[in-house]
Amino acid sequence: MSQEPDRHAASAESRFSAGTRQPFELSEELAAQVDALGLGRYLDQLRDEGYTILPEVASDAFSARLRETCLRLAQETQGPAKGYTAALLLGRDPIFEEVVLNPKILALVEVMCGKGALLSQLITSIRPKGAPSLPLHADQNWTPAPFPVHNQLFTMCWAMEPFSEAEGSTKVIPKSHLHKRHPTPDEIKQQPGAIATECPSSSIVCWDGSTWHGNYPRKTEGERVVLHITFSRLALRTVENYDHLDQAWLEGKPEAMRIMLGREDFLGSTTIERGSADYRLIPRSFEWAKT
Ligand SMILES: O=C(O)CCC(=O)C(=O)O
Ligand SMILES: [Fe+2]
Repeated sequence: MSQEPDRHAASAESRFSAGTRQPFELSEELAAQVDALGLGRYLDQLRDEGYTILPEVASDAFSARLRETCLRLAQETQGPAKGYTAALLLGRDPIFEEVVLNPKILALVEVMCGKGALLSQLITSIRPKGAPSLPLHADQNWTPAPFPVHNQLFTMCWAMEPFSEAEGSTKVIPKSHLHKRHPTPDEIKQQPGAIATECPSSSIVCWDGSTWHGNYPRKTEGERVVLHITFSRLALRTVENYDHLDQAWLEGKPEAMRIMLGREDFLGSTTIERGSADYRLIPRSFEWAKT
C-alpha cells in the first residue's frame, strides 16, 4: 500500500468534529451560488411553505426535447405501465445528464439534502385525460415520524406543459412540512388547505420531503408529462455493499438474510421493464420503516 498521504483524508480529530450546518444555513460558497442563480426567494418559500415553483429552469426547446425523450422511453416500458412511465432514466439518453447537472437543480439539492446527496429516483409519468388523483403523502415515506429537523428527501417535478388544477397539476398543502409527520387517514381524505400548483412549462415544482402533496385528476385533453427528480441525503446508505452476493448465494438461506441485504424492500427494485419500483413491496417497506 502506498505511504502517500491520502489528499482526501482528514486529520483524526477533524474527521469527527466538523459542526453540523442547520437547515438553510448555507456555506459562503453555496450562498454565493444561490445568489448568482437568483434562487433566494424560492428557498425562502421552501423553508416557510414547504414547496416552491422555480420558473424557466431551461429553455422551452429543451423541455420539448425532454418531453419527446420521456414519451419515447415510456414506450420501452413493458406491461401495464407501458406508455405511462419510464424509469431508471439516467444513462438512457444524454439529456438526463443535462437535467441532473443543471446548476439550479444542483444548488437546490445541496441546500435541501446537503453535499454528497444521492440521485434516488429519475422517473417520468405521463397522465392522459381521466388520470385519477394521487393521494396525499409525504415523500419521506420510509422515514418514521417525527421527521428529523434536517430534510431527508427532495423531489422536483419538471413540468413539460403548463400546470393547473384542471390539467392535473401537483397538489400541495403549504406549511404541512411543519407538522414533521405523515398525514393521517383523515387528513388524506379531507386534504385541509390543499392548493393546486400553477406554472408554465419548463418550471420545476418542488417540495420538502415532509410536505404533504399529491396531484389532481387530469380533466383536459392531451397528456401531462412530468419528470420526477428525487435526491436523498447520503446518510443511510450502507457502509458495505453486498450487491455481489447473488441469487445463487442466497439460495436456501433464511428470509432474514434477504431482508438485511435489502432484497425484500422496494428500494432498488426499479427496473426499466416495469417502469417503476416493485409496487408489491411498497406497503410492507413503508410499514417496516415506521416501526
Ligand atoms: O405527480 C405529481 O404531481 C406528484 C407526484 C409525487 O408525489 C412525487 O413525485 O413525489
Ligand atoms: Fe410524492
